[in-house]
Amino acid sequence: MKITSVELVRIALPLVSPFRTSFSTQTRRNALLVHVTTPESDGWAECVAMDDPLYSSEYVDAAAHVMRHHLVPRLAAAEGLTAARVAHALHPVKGHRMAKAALETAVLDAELKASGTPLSSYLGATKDRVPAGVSVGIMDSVPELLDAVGGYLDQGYVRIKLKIQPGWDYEPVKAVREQFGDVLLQTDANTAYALKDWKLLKRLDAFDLLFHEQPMDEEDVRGHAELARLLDTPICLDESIVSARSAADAIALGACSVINVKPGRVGGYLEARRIHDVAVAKGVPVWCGGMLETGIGRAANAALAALPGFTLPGDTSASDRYYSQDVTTPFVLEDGHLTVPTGAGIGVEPLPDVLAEMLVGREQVPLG
Ligand code: OSB
Ligand code: MG
Repeated sequence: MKITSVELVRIALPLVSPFRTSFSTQTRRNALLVHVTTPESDGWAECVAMDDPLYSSEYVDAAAHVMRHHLVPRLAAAEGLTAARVAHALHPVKGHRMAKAALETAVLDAELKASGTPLSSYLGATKDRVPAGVSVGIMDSVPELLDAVGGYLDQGYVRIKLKIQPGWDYEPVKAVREQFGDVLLQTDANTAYALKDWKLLKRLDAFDLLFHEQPMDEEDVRGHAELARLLDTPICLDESIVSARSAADAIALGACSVINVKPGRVGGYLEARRIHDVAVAKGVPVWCGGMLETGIGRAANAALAALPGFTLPGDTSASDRYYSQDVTTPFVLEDGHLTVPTGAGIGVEPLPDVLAEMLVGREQVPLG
């Protein structure tokens, strides 16, 4: 396959409500879409890097920069490029997995469109719809949180994830558990705790949670293994898992018994599938995380979440949980599930009118 153009498309989408985590408050998603063209077809992908390097070291301007100056020239120079060879072509560049993932996914979308294959079939999906959870941000008060959670449960979401941090953990979790009975409930701390805080998390053992996601620093894998021994509640890792190798290591160390798979964080859908395979081999359940994606990223995530080892509901919420107007045909919640796209490739494309309305800038990347 020959790449004839790579375009970076920046769009801005207001969030329907602010999304507060232990590291930031987002009111808008400044998304970066990648559009590649080949003589046979074209492909789209979303780079999930955020505005600031607060979730991980990547951020959207850096992702655009590394694509422009380091990654795209390597792709353009690669002989006999296929989606399966993108990672190898980009391997000399260290890190920047979100940027690499976006390029690989755009090439994969183009390739699968040319052969008429849906991404879900290509990855080995076994389901045509996936259960949807929702990630609920930190709020100013417990009543405000209960309102938000109640609204999501009324819509049919099958699992609630509460963002926590020291000072916003025991009270909100207790209140949600008491108000909403035996709903599937889990937390995500985005590294806000340290091992010395373990007693704060120990108090949450009372609430029969599915797991705590990434309580501590991403590099503190051994600390998570110690924490896992101190708590009854299982540990799930997000930020710490950047590859199939790091997944295998974390599992072997006893640092996690559940894994959140985000394709952007691990360098793409092919590596995400390898993590799925490692986890299945070790009996570790996986689920598909989210990065407030637009419909472009969400479509591909829904395909991944349909693999057999994805046995827990994902942060694969409907479009209207995030945006009043998505850039694709919206994903809707039906009986607590999202339908996996059936079209070739990722199965969706930006709606031209909406794209034009949300556009912040488009840039053709020189090919070398
Ligand atoms: O840690 O899972 C996370 C959003 C942005 C960055 C990190 C995370 C999140 C979420 C939201 O929790 C998941 C979603 O609904 O997309
Ligand atoms: Mg997380």
